[in-house]
Amino acid sequence: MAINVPNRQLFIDGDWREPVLKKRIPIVNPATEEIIGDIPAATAEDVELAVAAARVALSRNRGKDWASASGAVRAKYLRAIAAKITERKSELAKLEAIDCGKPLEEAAWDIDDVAGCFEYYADLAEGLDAKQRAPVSLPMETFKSYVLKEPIGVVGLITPWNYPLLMATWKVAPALAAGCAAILKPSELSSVTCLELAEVCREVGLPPGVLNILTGLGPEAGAPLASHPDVDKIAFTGSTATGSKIMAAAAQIVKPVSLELGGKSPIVVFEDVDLDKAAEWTVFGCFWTNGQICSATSRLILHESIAAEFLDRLVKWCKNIKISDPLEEGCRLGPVVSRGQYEKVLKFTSTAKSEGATILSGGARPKHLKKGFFIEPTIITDVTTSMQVWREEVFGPVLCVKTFSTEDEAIELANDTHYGLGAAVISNDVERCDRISKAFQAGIVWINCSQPCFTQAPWGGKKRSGFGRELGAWGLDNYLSVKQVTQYISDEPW
Ligand code: TXE
Repeated sequence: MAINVPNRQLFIDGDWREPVLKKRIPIVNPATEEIIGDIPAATAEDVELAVAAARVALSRNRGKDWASASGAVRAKYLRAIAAKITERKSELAKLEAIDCGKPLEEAAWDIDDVAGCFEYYADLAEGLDAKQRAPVSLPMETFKSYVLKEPIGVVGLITPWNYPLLMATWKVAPALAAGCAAILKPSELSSVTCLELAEVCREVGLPPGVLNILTGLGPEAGAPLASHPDVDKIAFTGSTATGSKIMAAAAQIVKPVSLELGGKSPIVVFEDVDLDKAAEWTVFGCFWTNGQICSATSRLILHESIAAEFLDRLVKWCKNIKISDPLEEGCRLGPVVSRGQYEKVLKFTSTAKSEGATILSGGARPKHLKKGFFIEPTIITDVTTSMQVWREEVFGPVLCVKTFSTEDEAIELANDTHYGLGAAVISNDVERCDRISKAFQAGIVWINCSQPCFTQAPWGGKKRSGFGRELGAWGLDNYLSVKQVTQYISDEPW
């Protein structure tokens, strides 16, 4: 299944531009370790050009002002982007698979979600027109007040490699719907489909400067974007360490940020469950996309009375799963994204072992694969709460397990983390699920499932998993500022 990676440049002011310093970064297929192309590497010089183009897109001089166009006009472009993406679904899914190692079938779901997300925010852009001038009720009749929702301005969007085009879309679609002009900086590890989004925008005639796409390294392209005085907001998804740097840079000029950061999400499984169904959600919750999901439920908190039988099921699943090149028919687990990530994940498992944990399954490269950044799904038991593998985000196919005997103990273990993104509970006791969903310190709670994600529902975390919510109406609000307009309406002098 041969597929060529298109050779692209930076996307600035509606057209392709060679990076000022002419640097490029090789693209490595994580399944074969082969170099399959390269992407342009932007630096501060290119950030300047992109920010200037975005500013012009928002200024009235050009006569094509994106911010004051009606939501209905913006919606037309978003729908056109969605249609083109759907048209190119099969090619985009293959590019995603060879760029980040995601099984082809999963990559195709992601592309559907991308198109769905653009459609969804097209609807919300239209809805915004009707919501303008919402009255505010005041205690005095001599005044009337209303609210205008205005685009924040030029926004910087910095995204990770695990869902390359989808994570970009979660930011680009609402930002454009709100009337912002954007500069997207995808991860240097998987930028291919984001550059294809640029081509889609060119083809649908998105006005120049409304969306600029700068590929490149974090410190060289992301950092100058985060600290740029003419960028009005930064929306970031990635590691907590980088999120903290971005927040510090933004603080220098009091720039708002929204941060979707790391996680170490728990899944609590009670003794009253259907073991097969619960095991299915547990493996899906931790191993889907190879555990490279910010909300992966990577800490299994398991009732002691079912531990042996339940773990037996999980191990069987791990042994039978098809691990292969993502383009191969029936592949369920591909490689992790890069050599760096591969080494990082294996270091976690070897450290866990040296700290006294038991590797119940996995912990190594599958024997039948000689090349590529493949790691067997790994289950670790005999874990203590002070171990690194319990406390830190692995971002790989690693599940660590602890058992509990009482509900209070389960809640304490679940909340024993600096993170607070997702949390899942599996039990047939409805009242217990309700109690636990309130007790979880997390932005997203799943009951009798793990990881389902809907464009309509808010997504984001607490604690060191960040703040701000993406998706749904909350996602649009991320890119809007609220202006109060109050008018004196009495004939009497004040
Ligand atoms: O993340 P970074 P990396 C976690 C995961 C992973 C680790 C490192 O544990 O192993 O982070 O991955 C850009 N200023 N997550 O290095 O650095 C970078 O170019 C501005 C969890 O890929 O957070 C990329 O576009 N930008 C996570 C984006 O930030 C900078 C998803 C994310 O990269 C920058 C990804 C800087 N100084 C990794 N440095 C999740 N929870 O979703 C880097 N970047």
